[in-house]
Amino acid sequence: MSVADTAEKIKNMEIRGAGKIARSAAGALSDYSAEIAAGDIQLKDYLQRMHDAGDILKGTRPTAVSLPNAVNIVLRGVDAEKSVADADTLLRKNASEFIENSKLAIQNIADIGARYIKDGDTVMTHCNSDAAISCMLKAHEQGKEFEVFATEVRPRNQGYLTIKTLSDAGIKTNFIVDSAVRYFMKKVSLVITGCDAVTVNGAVINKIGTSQIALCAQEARVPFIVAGETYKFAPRTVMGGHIDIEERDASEIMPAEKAALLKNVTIRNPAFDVTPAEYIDYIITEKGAIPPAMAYLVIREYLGWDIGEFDTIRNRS
Ligand code: RUB
Repeated sequence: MSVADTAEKIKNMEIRGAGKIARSAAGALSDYSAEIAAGDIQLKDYLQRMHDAGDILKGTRPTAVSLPNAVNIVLRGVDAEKSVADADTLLRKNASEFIENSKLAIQNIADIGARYIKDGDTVMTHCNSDAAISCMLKAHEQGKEFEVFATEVRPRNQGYLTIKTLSDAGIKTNFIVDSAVRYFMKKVSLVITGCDAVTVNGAVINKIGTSQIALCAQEARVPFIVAGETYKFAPRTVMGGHIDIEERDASEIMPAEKAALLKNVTIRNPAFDVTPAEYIDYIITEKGAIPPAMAYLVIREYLGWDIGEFDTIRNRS
């Protein structure tokens, strides 16, 4: 798919979820590289166009760190190549490895996460996370008997995608409105969500409402675990950088004509929120389950300092 089409689909959420966003950006960069490298282009122009394409993709949605991490991983080392052909080969290798590894990561997370689900459990989840759902699907495949409470996820109703997947797999699922979380928490034995970003202090950024669920889980002494690939950890937060919380259009909450009748009302639509580390028992990564306090080590060991999030100044004279 072209970079422009991919960027548009990420923006309008036809492509959504931190993992899918990252894989589609990697795929779009790979296709674009193949296309422009096949033409008559100088290395300097090739690099400029690839970095510009990366910037377009990074600018589509601000919160999921998987997106800049994926773009930076795909572009890693490309500036040092001496010809367009070599740069294109490296870029496409980076992209296919990233896509392959990110799929393998979900399988590993599923294997580890499934161990937290026992016969007789009631698992609550929020939004629609491939990583979180993979843990439930794996536990079900292993023959464990449990049921799920899944939230609706206003305003974009990602919960429907979750209940469809779980129900198709044969998992008994309860569908609840977001505001019913505390009411049902006493029946829940485990909460599993995905994540869009993990900061160096172990805070997790995920779909709006996640932090309320974590608070309810803590009040009810219910373990709260997060499933997230290591490429969702945010190196920039080591250097004092922040994760921007995306605020989407008010029309997702109320049609513009109806909102126009309300003279003194501002409709706010943040898409994500921050759950502090103290509400999180474990983050399940493909490398193992870690306490959130270990986020720094994940950033250092698995993303490396060369990922490019530290230094956005590009030196391509
Ligand atoms: C999706 C969301 C998901 C994470 C993780 O938000 O919050 O929980 O992205 O998903 P949106 P995954 O629908 O606004 O993109 O585990 O699939 O990467």
